Amino acid sequence: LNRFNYEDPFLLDAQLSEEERMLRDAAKAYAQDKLQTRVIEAFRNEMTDVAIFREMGEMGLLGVTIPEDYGGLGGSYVSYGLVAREIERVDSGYRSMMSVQSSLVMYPIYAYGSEEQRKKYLPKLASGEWIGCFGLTEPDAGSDPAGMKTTAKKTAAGYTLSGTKMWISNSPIADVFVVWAKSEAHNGQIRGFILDKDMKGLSAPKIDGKLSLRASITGEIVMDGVEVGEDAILPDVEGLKGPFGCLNRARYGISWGVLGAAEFCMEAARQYGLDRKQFGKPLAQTQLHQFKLANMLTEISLGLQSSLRVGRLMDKAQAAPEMISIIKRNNCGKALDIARVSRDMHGGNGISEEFQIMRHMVNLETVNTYEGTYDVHALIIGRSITGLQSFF
Ligand code: TGC
Ligand code: FAD
Repeated sequence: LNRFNYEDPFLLDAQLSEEERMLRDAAKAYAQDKLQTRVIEAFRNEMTDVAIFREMGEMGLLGVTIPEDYGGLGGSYVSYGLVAREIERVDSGYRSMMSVQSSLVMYPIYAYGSEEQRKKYLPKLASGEWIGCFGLTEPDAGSDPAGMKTTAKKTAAGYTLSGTKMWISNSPIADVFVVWAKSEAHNGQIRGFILDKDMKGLSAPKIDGKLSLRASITGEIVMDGVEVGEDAILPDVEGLKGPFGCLNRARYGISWGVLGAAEFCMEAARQYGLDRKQFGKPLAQTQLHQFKLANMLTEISLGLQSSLRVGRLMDKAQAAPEMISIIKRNNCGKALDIARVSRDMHGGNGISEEFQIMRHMVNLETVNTYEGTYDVHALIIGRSITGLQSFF
């Protein structure tokens, strides 16, 4: 009889290459040694330690899929997913910092940028010397980014950008801003621009009072007539497929990341149930406790296999956006459920920062919302099932 190991239910480890396993183990060691030790205080005090970018850069965790020529690791999408899982096992905010830098800032510069832009920005973003942010969402355009109001007006020397971006991860500490605007010179089409933090008219105030993702700083991007040269526009993409191309990658990474958070919550519930006795026996010996753990393990196992499958397809450039919507949506929703159930299984201790479940739970509320809400991904999937557009 083959033995079952609940820590690797479908033998995921055996489906990875040696390189993928090594990177995962290095990311895990870093996350446990360097991130786990600071997260409780960082979340409590709403503190984002910029040194984390440098540390991740040194470990090769920024731009895993970007070629080595530009400072990346030249790794697979599966490797990127494994890194996201290990970092989010500690905190979704830390994974957010990593995935914005990798998928939403380095990727568009690599995929849509000129050779000069790649050379100027990618090595410093890969090392973590520079921090990047990605501005798509606006106060009046969230799920519907086509409704953005930010404009780029043509000038003799380049463009003038005006508008406000909202809910932007990393923006208050960013050196490099990838922002999306409607360009009058391109028939109002959406174009990407790279801005540098010292530009006149550019500011990035912090958004205070978040009860979720408190270890990852979030802000606005205010562009009050920011003048940029012709060299600031991303030359090789036009339209919403520009930002969506980046989102495909970030959403895919999130599908792995949230399962790391879910695994933490499940393991904590398992251990708590073994340690805690009520009615003269461990909670883990009750049928309800085991039923809940069985549900958690089932969803985590299925989720990991689906992310692995989509990752392998991404590595062969065969993944469709709807596949990514399925895994982003389902894994986020399931991870959030698992965190809520684990919180309950911890009783009163479940609300304490020391047990860390409630932090994961409130973080996952954001992850279920950003990069396309749970319901918006249902509409993307529903559109491909029916052939009918239901957004508007
Ligand atoms: P639609 O008509 O569907 O498409 C417009 C154009 O875009 C193309 N396209 C895609 N291309 C590549 N990948 C995809 N996934 C694509 N989806 C669409 C499409 O082919 C078309 O191209 P073309 O050449 O024909 O013009 O656009 P729509 O306006 O109807 O879109 C509706 C909807 C709901 C699908 C879309 O707007 C959507 O996904 N909304 C969610 C918004 C969102 O995800 N925002 C994320 C902001 S960034 C963020 O949250 C970062 S948090 C990161 C962190 O901290 O970790
Ligand atoms: P809305 O679009 O107003 O949605 C509100 C509700 O209405 C949701 O439940 C939604 O599902 C529902 N809804 C919307 N449209 C429909 C419809 N047609 N049918 C049925 N229901 C619908 N954005 C960036 O650009 N860059 C970032 O770095 C970034 N980081 C973020 C970090 C944090 C902490 C947070 C909270 C958000 C971040 N975002 C970022 C923004 C994020 O992507 C948006 O919040 C998200 O896309 C949802 O947009 P919204 O908040 O405007 O909600």
